[in-house]
Amino acid sequence: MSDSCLKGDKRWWKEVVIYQVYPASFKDDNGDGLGDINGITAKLDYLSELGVNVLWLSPIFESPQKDMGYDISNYLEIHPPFGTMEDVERLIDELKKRDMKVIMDLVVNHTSSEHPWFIDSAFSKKSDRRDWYIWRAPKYDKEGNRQPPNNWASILDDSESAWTYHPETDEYYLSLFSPFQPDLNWENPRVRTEVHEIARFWLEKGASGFRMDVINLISKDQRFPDADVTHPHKKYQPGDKYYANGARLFDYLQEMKRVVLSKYDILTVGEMPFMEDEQQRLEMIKAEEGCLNMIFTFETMGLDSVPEEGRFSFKPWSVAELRQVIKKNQSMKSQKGWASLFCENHDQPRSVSRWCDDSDAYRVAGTKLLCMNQVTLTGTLYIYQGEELGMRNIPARWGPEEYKDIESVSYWKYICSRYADGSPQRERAKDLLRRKARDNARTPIQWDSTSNGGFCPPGVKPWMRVNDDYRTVNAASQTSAGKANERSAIVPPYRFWQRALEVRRQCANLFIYGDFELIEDTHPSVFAFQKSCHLESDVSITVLNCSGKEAEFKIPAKYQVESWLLGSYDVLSLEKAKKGTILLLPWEGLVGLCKTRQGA
Ligand code: TEU
Repeated sequence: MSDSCLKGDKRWWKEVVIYQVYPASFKDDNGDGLGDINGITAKLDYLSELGVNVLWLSPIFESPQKDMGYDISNYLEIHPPFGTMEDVERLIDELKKRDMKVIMDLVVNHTSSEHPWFIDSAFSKKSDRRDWYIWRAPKYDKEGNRQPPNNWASILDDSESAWTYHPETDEYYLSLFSPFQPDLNWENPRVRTEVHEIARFWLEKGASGFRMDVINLISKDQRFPDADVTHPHKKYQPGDKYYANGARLFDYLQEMKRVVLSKYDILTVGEMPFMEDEQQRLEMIKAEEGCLNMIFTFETMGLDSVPEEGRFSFKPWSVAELRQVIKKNQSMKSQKGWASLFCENHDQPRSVSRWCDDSDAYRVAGTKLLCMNQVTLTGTLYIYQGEELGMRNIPARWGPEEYKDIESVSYWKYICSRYADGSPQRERAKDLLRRKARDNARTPIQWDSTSNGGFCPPGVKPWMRVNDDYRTVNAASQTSAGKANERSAIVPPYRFWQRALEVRRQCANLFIYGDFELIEDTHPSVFAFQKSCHLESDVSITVLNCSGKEAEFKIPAKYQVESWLLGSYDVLSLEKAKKGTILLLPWEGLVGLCKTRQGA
């Protein structure tokens, strides 16, 4: 019998529910059309009632906002339109009163090109901070044209180089994301010491940990070799083989752990795209000897993309693939690792639009289905703002001019430079923006049905357009629906999430810590799994019909369902059977507690 949900494994950072706040779009308190710190403080009761214990704040630091704060020009000051340091201190105090914590976004693979370090570095080849960033001489091709030092493509605009030419000193600097985000040179110990100081500053201020932005990119292959040509139709190629998961990553993170992180009882989660190898993942997070508590990986997010075509691509996904990806993620715990669970963040489209059906008929059922998946899996749970309301993607009728993200803007510019208005390529690109743009998750939160969805005062223009559906999809209408119980027929998403988080807490041994096992041989559109724990006599089953068509689920004979805890529709009035075959409605999910029959 597995002993992996023993008491000794318990940690606060495994049990908390983390809510990601994207400050620009959460709540505008001072009426300038942009979300702010005081707006967050004003909504703490809403979050604590939902069942959230920790906030993850996307960057709130001084920044030119070329990439929405993921380009920082001062790590120790607050971006003035978001508020002041006093506002942050007050937020931390108010969180404490509610027994809540906050984690900060540590964006230290790169800074803003307006950071004084970079300004100094760029000033002259001889500047004291020259080697705080990554500078290389140009290359010249056969025709004598100046070219970047290698063929790596920029991550946020794959039609451009990852290197930016700096005419004043006739060198290129590495800027993996955009020219406004020069990569720091972690080989330089002075850079690392500065990063340690930044971390210490925020921990002393009262932060309870960090989400570390693209932290697996900090150790680059110092030969800076050309990447293999995997995108033959493109000038520049994905270079992640050489800039992600590098040779010194483990050492750099261990050093940070030794010098700063280990001195505090904190939560650390590293964002690690391009890390697929299970052993490498475990090396990062293994209890005691690892570097961080957990990491974000992106396999689920890749299920509906064509790898060779990059982010703006689409392919239908299958439940069969989903099963395998989730199984892999869940296996980490048995190997002394720990999973993080998310299906939305500020870089991803809205989940109900992406994985289910966001039409009026099925939006609520789909939102609940995704919630049931998340809350019954083992790991630390992350909710992205608006996910609890079942917010949707940007409406199809909005034009590309409504998309504000640097990545979407560059993509659309590239498309327009190549294809004529009205061409099929442009229409396809519009469709891909609708499906995949990061903007989808960045529209302002819809608090109520007043104009601007209550995000900012009526008459004020929000920094980004509010989704047209705010009159029907908003927090006020969902919270006023009364506290959920499993008997009410129409439970709105917020109330459903609230109840689901309660269920997760109550059955923590199963849901937070339990052992995951796929239920095999189901209908092709049904994803079903069992959770068990040797400390519990019951097991749970989660059954999800990931399709808009009815599907049958035959309850395996070994289970004797005692009660259905959660369901997309009204579980009790439907009197879902407790044995035999049940008919699942479109996008219906169910979570049940069962006895297992010996020998069955
Ligand atoms: O994202 C890093 C990252 O690799 C992706 O999630 C990326 O946004 C996506 O692949 C682009 O299609 C982090 C931040 O979450 C993101 O907002 C920043 O733009 C990026 O780092 C740079 O800091």
